[in-house]
Amino acid sequence: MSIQWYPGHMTRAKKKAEEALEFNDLVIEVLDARIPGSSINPMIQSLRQARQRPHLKILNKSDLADPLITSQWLDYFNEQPHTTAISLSAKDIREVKKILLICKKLAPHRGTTVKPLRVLIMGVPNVGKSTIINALKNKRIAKVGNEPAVTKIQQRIELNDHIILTDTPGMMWPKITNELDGIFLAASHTIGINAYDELETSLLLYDIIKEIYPDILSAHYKIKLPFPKDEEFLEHIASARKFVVKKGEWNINKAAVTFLNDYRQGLIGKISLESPSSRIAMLKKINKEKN
Ligand SMILES: Nc1nc2c(ncn2[C@@H]2O[C@H](COP(=O)(O)OP(=O)(O)OP(=O)(O)O)[C@@H](O)[C@H]2O)c(=O)[nH]1
Ligand SMILES: [Mg+2]
Repeated sequence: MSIQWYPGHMTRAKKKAEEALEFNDLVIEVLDARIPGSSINPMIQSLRQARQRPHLKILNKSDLADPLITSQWLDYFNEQPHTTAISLSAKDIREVKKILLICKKLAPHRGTTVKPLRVLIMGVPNVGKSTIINALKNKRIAKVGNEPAVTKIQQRIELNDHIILTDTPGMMWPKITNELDGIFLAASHTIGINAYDELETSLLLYDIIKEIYPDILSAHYKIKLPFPKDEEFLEHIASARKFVVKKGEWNINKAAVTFLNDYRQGLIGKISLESPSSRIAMLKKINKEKN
């Protein structure tokens, strides 16, 4: 599956982020807890490293991810040098508040009225950056939406007289080289629908979930094993929900979108598409194929 996703506003967003890094003390990199490896934007990572800013990784949407896998990711990230990682659900205001204490620890030289702590919030689209800001501020100050690229320009928000947050538009990088990353990002709604095929993505997602969470998948869709083949699975959803194009013809496209939405909303269950070990194995395989 090929994904080309780099609209013009992202080139501007990158330039603006580069500038903003100069005037911020700390970077919060928001990741999707269901895909913490593939939602790392390598471009953000190199911008941050070039400026040598301390950073906090937040694995957001933890309410949708497999808790066991999330804790493996936290161990994995926290073992890496200069890395602090936490997981949370931005829907839980109490959980979000723990961010502030960690930020203060990561940049102890800032955080006074004279020298306020300036935090830049970055990440791929639709991971919940603006939702986190609203939860910190206890107010709907940043625009939030259930689709990628809702935030279009940087927004500076004074949390109080010693912390300033900057919300940024979600950023992607020009070319996703690992095919699996593209599938994970599209399935998890990080990429706008014009850049991928929903039917193809839904079938690829079905293959992945069937492999790693067969029990919750079969339970949710009341499937008697063995699992049906790809299109038959979508026919199963279409027939269960009475999605008909005309008599005798199931609406497969509607079933595909329904399946994607069920995963995105966590209706199937708590699902993590990758673990640290599955990611390491995937990268090893790719490197072997290259050589
Ligand atoms: N279940 C769940 N949904 C979340 C969470 N955080 C955010 N969302 C939802 O994810 C969607 C995207 O949230 P935003 O805050 O707009 O994401 P963003 O990263 O600012 O997106 P862009 O501005 O487009 O880059 C919204 O529908 C939120 O309600 C979370 O922790 N759990
Ligand atoms: Mg936003």
